[in-house]
Amino acid sequence: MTAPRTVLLTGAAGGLGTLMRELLPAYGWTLRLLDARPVEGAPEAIVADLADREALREAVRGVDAVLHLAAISLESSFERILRANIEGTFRLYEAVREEGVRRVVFASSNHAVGYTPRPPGEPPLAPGELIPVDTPRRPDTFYGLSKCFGEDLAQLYWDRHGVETVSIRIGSCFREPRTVRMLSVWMSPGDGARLCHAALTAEGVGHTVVYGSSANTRLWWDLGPARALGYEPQDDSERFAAALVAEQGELDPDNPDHRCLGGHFVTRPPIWPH
Ligand code: NAI
Ligand code: 15L
Repeated sequence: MTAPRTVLLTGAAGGLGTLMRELLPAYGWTLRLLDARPVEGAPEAIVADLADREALREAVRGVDAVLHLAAISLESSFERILRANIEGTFRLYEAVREEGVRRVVFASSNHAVGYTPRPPGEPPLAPGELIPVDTPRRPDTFYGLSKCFGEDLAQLYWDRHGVETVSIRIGSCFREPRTVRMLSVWMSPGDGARLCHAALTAEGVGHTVVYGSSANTRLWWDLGPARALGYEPQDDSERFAAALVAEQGELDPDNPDHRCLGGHFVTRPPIWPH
């Protein structure tokens, strides 16, 4: 990919979209914004639903790449997930194909593999103990299932149409980790921007799936495929560990919420608010 510079950011009004709006311009990216709701402080943003084919075609026209964050980002009814995450992602890829955009970065999620048991060893885990990116999919929700669909759709559009994608199975990207589980899966906003930039610019990715987190002492999964894109994480959640463990205790193997990568999504998934 040669010097791409304009990226369409879908889901620009959301939590991660807001962080990427702050951080990606420093990497030289010009952002075109899209969301179903207005983007605070950005009156130029395109307000459109992923169901709107014409708006999507216009939105992707002329961009070098798409960073696709727009989605229902928690569990919801199958019908709502179907419309926003499954049909919506399909519509986006159709627009990308029709307009000749070469690269998508897809916000997948750890919940595509959420039922995978968390590795049992004491941190830091040895490389052979980390969960590999080709571990069998085990979605923990309809939400996680929609991320599996997105990854497979990306593979199809690479194999059939030559659209490149990096699917990032994001752990938890917030300003700070909020739970002891997040000490293992947290991706700092700065590392999120580093990984998105690497995913937008690496050469010859075809369709590549990576995990997205910082270089956490308590890491559960293999960051090798992300590093192969040129990603060099700078952060480690361990500086938050003492306070979180004092408040919540260490993870308990007898607690069903603590057994799997997906945490409480496997037992009590948080529900999209409307
Ligand atoms: P969010 O819920 O804060 O933002 C999602 C945005 O997408 C919202 O602004 C919403 O209006 C927009 N959206 C939803 N349906 C839409 C539609 N049909 N058309 C247009 N826009 C629509 O979610 P967040 O945290 O910013 O996550 C962004 C992406 O990253 C999501 O795809 C999520 O599944 C994924 N992800 C996020 C993680 C995190 O830690 N923040 C972890 C794993 C994955
Ligand atoms: C996700 O996929 C969600 O979108 C996000 O809100 C977090 O809950 C995150 O996973 C997580 O696993 O912590």
